[in-house]
Amino acid sequence: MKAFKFLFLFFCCFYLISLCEVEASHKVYSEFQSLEAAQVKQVHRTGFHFQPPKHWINDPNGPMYFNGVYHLFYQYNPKGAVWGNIVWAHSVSKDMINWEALDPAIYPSKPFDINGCWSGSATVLPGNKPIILYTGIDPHNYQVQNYALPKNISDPYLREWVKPDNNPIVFPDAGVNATAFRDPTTAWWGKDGHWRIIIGGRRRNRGMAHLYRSRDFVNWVKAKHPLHSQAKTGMWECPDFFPVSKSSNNGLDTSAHGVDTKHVLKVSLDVTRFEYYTLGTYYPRIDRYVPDNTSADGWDGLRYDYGNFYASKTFYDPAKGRRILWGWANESDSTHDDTQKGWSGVQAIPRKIWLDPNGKQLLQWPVEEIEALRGNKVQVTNTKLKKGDSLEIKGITAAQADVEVTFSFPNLDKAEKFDPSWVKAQDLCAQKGSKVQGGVGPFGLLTLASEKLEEFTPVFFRIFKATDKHVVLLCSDASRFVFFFTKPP
Ligand code: DQQ
Repeated sequence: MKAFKFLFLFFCCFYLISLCEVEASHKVYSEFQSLEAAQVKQVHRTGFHFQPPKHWINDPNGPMYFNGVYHLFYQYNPKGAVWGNIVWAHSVSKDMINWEALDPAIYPSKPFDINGCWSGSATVLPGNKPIILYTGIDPHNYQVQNYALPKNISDPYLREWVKPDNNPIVFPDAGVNATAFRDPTTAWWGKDGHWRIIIGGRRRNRGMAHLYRSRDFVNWVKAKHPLHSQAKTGMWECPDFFPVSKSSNNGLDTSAHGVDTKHVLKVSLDVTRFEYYTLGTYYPRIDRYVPDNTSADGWDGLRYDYGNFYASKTFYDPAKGRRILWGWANESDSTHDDTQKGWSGVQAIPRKIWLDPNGKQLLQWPVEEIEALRGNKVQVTNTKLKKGDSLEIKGITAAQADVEVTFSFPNLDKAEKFDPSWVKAQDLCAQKGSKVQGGVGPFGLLTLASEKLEEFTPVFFRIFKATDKHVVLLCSDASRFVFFFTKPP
């Protein structure tokens, strides 16, 4: 990829092929475990996204805001560009855009985490005291839950973390699959004086959010029933449970609950490597969560993101009164390519997340801080495009552009009828790919386009007419090879 063109595309000619890999869990490549990156080629690295200088990363862990500083911990292999040797790497920032990398905060050193320090969350306890809960892999490869505390609370960056000797504080009991019991959430507090957490799990093929309660954050008792579970969804990794406001786009503290709140339960499905969420009602007295009947609860559920996005986690940012979503962009590069390039994985741009006024889905937008990265502004206005036309935007590198674009049409009379049985946007994108001419569309952008258009990633739209409104379908095509591209503009 030497020179990049950035093209506005009115009609594009190729098949939509999804290359999203489906795998059951992190694969272990023993031969690549300790292969130090010889060199990291900068040209293939991202400009805006969070990534360490080299090596493998996966899930965001324990994001929090504490005393004016945003903390991001994440799963990291300090020895190579494939999954393994997992520690909690740690970075800090004042704006979630410019990060300073610190030494790993939590790494295997005790029997209760000697085989790995896996995902978890942070909670800021009353009195402004942060505490981390994470999954440790013990000598039997059982998954246990541990806590860690800042060594020096007056260190503005909370560089060092202590793992007290009374760990682990939650064990898989007899009824729990000890190798499917991980990723504790941020805790929420109930008026009965108990903290609550959920831990992801599976009973046979039923995905499960195990519920635990504690008065002191150290002694945890398992509830008789899970907070929620769903048949045929397999292992629930990285659950996230939080309230959203029904009446505003402000975020809420994880313990908030009242007549103006709904709740969100998000789970990451190990079987599909996709996530889904439901909106619903949390009943604190019985400690149960019931999804709304407008929220599909299973593989067909709502997703934050239809690309490579997994193991996400939100946190409440008290500085700006918003809830922020972090997620790992689990790339589709091969292991060979990852070891060659010396790194793998990025964290997606953090997004503010809130409830759609229709109450049936969440809305999201990149954090406003991202706008500080805007430099060279290139503006093109009032350009008319006919079917088949495209327009190259000169003066930017499309590898790193923040685009605001408005498409307008004289009328939408030709919009095709929207069929209400179309519920899965991703299926419709595959069915009505960028090659299929519609009434209004496809139209959109060719991003990351190489000079001769051997490579590009289209982001395209089409408009349908429903009974009382128009519906816009947004698709992208992450396939890296161009098939049936017949007519370069
Ligand atoms: N990754 C972690 C697990 C989690 C999985 C291990 C999700 O704790 O379930 O690196 O990607």
